[in-house]
Amino acid sequence: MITVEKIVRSTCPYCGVGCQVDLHIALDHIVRVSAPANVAPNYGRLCVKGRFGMDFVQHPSRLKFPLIRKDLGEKPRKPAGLEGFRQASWDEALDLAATRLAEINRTYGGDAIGTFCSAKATNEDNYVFQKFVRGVLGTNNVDHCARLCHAASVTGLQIAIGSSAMSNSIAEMKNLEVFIVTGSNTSETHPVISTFLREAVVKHGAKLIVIDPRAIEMTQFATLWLRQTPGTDVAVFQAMAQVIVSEGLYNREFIEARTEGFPQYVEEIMDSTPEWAESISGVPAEQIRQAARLYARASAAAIYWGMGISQSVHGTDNALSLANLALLTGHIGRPGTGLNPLRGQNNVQGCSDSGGLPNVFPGYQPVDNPEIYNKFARAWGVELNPEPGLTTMEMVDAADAGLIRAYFVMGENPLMSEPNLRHARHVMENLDFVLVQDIFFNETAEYADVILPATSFAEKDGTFTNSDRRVQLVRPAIPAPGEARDDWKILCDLAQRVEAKLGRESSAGFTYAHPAEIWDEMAALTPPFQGINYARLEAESGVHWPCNSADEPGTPYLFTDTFPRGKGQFTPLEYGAGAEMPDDEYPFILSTGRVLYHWHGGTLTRRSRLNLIYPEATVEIHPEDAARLSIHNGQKVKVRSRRGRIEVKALVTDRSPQGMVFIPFHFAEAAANELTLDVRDSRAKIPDYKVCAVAVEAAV
Ligand SMILES: Nc1nc2c(c(=O)[nH]1)N[C@H]1C(S)=C(S)[C@@H](COP(=O)(O)OP(=O)(O)OC[C@H]3O[C@@H](n4cnc5c(=O)[nH]c(N)nc54)[C@H](O)[C@@H]3O)O[C@H]1N2
Ligand SMILES: Nc1nc2c(c(=O)[nH]1)N[C@H]1C(S)=C(S)[C@@H](COP(=O)(O)OP(=O)(O)OC[C@H]3O[C@@H](n4cnc5c(=O)[nH]c(N)nc54)[C@H](O)[C@@H]3O)O[C@H]1N2
Ligand code: SF4
Ligand SMILES: [Mo]
Repeated sequence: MITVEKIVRSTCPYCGVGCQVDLHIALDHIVRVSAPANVAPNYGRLCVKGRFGMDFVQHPSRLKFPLIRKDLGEKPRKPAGLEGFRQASWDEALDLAATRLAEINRTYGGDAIGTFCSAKATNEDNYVFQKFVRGVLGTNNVDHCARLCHAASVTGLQIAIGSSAMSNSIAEMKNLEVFIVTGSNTSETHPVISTFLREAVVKHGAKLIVIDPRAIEMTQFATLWLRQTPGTDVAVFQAMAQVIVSEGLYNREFIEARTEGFPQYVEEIMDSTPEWAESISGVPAEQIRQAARLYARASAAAIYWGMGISQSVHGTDNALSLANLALLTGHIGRPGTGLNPLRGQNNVQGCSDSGGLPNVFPGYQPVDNPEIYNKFARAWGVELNPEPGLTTMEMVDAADAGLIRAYFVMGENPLMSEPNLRHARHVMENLDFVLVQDIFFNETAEYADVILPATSFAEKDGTFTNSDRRVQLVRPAIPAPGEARDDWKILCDLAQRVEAKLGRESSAGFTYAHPAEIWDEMAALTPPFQGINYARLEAESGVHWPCNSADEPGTPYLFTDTFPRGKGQFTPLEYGAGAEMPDDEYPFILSTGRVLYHWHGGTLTRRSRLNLIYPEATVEIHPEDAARLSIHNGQKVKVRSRRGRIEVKALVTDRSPQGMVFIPFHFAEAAANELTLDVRDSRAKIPDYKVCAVAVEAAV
């Protein structure tokens, strides 16, 4: 019998639901995970990853010491396994990193450095990261996986209403009346949220409309399932809007009081009939009418969406087409309504909030606004760069063109998560310096010069902000492995060393004793966080921002009276086809995404017992397509695109429609991103991970 020595309350490190967990600790190990019954947002519920997937933190392959590449300086750099690195002291590794970053900064300027912060790390880690990048390296080239994720939702929502966060809270979900789930495989990717959504249907009679090409589990709870051809969302949502307008189902009062651009929008939308949309999307016109009526006639209706909407060359238009529907019907600003992009990573909301983006300081304050610039320059006691920096994919382009010479990657794995990996690797090969800070030796670390070992969520203090803007604590539960250090501490040390190498006086801005001090500094500069501090987070177990003062409760739903941009903006849209459509040579549409048991590049879950449940890569293929190609369930198949090829096991199932195959991107030995396309949405710069053309054949 193991005796549990202590139970530590923390926040799940996987997805944006932000479940509260109790870590049961014995002999410095997490031996069991449970959930407190009466605490938001999960009220005792956890999914399989929260309950059984935390074992990665004690995996023997955790990074324990700083590492330095043995063939330092050789170009083009080659990928190296662990044997290509030697153990180093913190002093040597940090000194080398600081020397190289300072040299590159002096020779080419700060903008020659590209940096990636982490939606897995805490708000405090990311605040210090961007402060170091902007204040010491002198560049705004800082971005993170949000760019590959909800970038298009953010861009669309900024245009339509001026804010991009989820507008309503998780707590409202179980009382929904009508709701749309589109491009979100909720039960596998936000499992605990999906239990509340299903409860709304099963216990309270809510009506669910699923709009998704795949037969995901949520379709089993749906009143209506619209199964569109991938990439045709704008047509479907435009036609829903057309029905709402032509049948007079729109909310006149709301439109008059709270929106602009309606007359022009109406003029342009009238040709987008359900029959037109059917010819493009394959969704029967009658189903589009039914969905429009159900959504518009409800007294409250909400929209939830995920990557099927955002990760598209038309991602911004997709998000705008959803915003148009909410503005038409006034289904926003009240309980049970709203525009709700479900945030993916545990702290992707927080990483963006904390300034991990190239154009804004913490709290979305523009770097090129003189007043804001002065506020931060004064507070940090440094000169800043007033030019917005580059986004993730623009940094790849700049590195390809030789304009970016160094990468600093903290807690991301671009060599699994970026599209068109062959190209992404090629870009890495030619950099002058690569610094990686992670908890594991991942695929990106193979290209590093210096690797710094960080502590995981279970070994440090800090905060994560979940999908409904709830700031919650993580707490140290077990000791750090080896010499691993907290991200923010590593960053403070590195920042001071780079300042010294650049011959600057220390700005004294990197001397925090505890993450609570970092939070307080950020909150003082960021009005919507000003009412939040660690004592309150302890006492209230999480607070929703915006929360402008200590006596405010926090805001569970937004936009009651007004939108951040003033009035909501209608946007007329045009349907456009995918960037690479199937042809004779590459006859299938490839869609990529997730399965319940794995996480992104697999760095965490493949080191967990979850890997025993789902140990290898699969390709979902429709039974008729499989029969035509003489492929049987479980057989190895080759999947090829114009970018690369992989071998995976066939999963013959009608979950994916005919003509489409689905591959999860979790498996390094069969990485889906060898196949994907790096063409992007022109405004949001997000790549299309949901539509490219591939060929499939049985492997011999
Ligand atoms: N188990 C697990 N959970 C996760 C993650 C993980 O890696 N593993 N990652 C987290 C992260 S960062 C994120 S961003 C979220 C993502 O969460 P989701 O967005 O739910 O994840 P995806 O698997 O990308 O699924 C997208 C959905 O879009 C559908 N789809 C495909 N093409 C189209 C289309 O053209 N239009 C529409 N409307 N739908 C389409 C797919 O069938 C699928 O149901 O998950 C988070 N949760
Ligand atoms: N084909 C395809 N590609 C996709 C997508 C898709 O749907 N299809 N989805 C995209 C989306 S939505 C996303 S969000 C991205 C995700 O892309 P990434 O963010 O690159 O993926 P992760 O695997 O989550 O990488 C997280 C890294 O952080 C490390 N880590 C964990 N905790 C800590 C910590 O506390 N500190 C530090 N320093 N490191 C830590 C992990 O070990 C891991 O190496 O992938 C994108 N790529
Ligand atoms: S739903 Fe998300 S936050 Fe909750 S236990 Fe599962 S992975 Fe963790
Ligand atoms: Mo994501």
